[in-house]
Amino acid sequence: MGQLWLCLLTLIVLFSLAAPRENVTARIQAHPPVPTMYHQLILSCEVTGDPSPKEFLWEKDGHHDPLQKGPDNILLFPSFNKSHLGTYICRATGSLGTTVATYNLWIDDLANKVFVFPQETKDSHVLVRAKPEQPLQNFTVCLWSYTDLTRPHSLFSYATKAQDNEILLFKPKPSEYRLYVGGKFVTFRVPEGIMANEHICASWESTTGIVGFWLNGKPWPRKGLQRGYTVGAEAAIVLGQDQDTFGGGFDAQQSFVGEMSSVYMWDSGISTLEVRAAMRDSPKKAPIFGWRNFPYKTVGEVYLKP
Ligand SMILES: *[C@@H]1O[C@H](CO)[C@@H](O)[C@H](O)[C@H]1NC(C)=O
Ligand SMILES: *[C@@H]1O[C@H](CO)[C@@H](O)[C@H](O)[C@H]1NC(C)=O
Ligand SMILES: *[C@@H]1O[C@H](CO)[C@@H](O)[C@H](O)[C@H]1NC(C)=O
Ligand SMILES: [Ca+2]
Repeated sequence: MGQLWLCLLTLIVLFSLAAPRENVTARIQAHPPVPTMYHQLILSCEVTGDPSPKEFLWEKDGHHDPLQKGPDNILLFPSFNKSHLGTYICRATGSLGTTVATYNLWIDDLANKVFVFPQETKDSHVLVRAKPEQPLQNFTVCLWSYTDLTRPHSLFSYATKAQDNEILLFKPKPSEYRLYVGGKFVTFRVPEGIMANEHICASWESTTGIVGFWLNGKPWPRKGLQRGYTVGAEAAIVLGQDQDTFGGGFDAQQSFVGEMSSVYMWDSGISTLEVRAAMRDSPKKAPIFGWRNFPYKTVGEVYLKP
């Protein structure tokens, strides 16, 4: 009898060791992705890897008391208004422990506005105050830029402490764009046309390393780099300067001079249809940050203008 119990116990231990321990992750999604003033907005806390999270604790950054606590993974705003802007935190607790997700609810509605970088400096930039919640297996970055620079310049610089060129959209010369991922880059040759507002999107996926590039809504032949790499989530994200250290190490000779707008970043790939929607500032899916939900801080001489 004792031997049977021992046998059973051993089996149970072995089974629990062999059982896959999936990682529990949580993220907050907004429905609709871009809120409309005085309309309904729902934030939902989506948990993966835990079959049945039991309790959701909703908090708002800077507020002492929790907003809501219970089995409901939804935070409802019947009539969304400006007083609701801020950073929301969801703590989901289940049998596998507690997982935390945050969300920046912001609406600047910058549509029809642009950042103007009026002159070459070694410090003026826009700091994006949002970042992914988790390391990235996939990403897409899109933006409009308008410049008469012919020297190298940085458009979008995403640095981690370990790698300053973790993600970098760089234009070394008028006929070339470069996308860096984890310090390595691919080049896309583009026509050196008359000076014009240019819309670019670049995407990358880890499983294949494939990089997509779109210029003015047109897909370029795909290339690849850094298959299997993971992009760090602890990032400093800067527009208009190239970071050579985390949050700094700028070089005036690589600064952006001109106008930039409609900056979006997603933690997923993108289709050509979605690229074209982003060009018109009406993205189809929720970005990590986007032009209507764009927490930012300007540093030095950068102006937001209609
Ligand atoms: C879970 O996380 C650990 C460490 O963070 C990692 O090594 C492992 O590969 C992850 N497992 C899955 C299934 O994602
Ligand atoms: C915003 O909504 C809250 C209710 O959630 C309400 O108390 C407040 O008065 C509203 N503010 C404005 C400016 O409409
Ligand atoms: C990344 O993209 C690939 C290919 O589209 C997909 O299979 C995978 O699930 C995505 N990973 C994440 C974490 O979204
Ligand atoms: Ca750099």
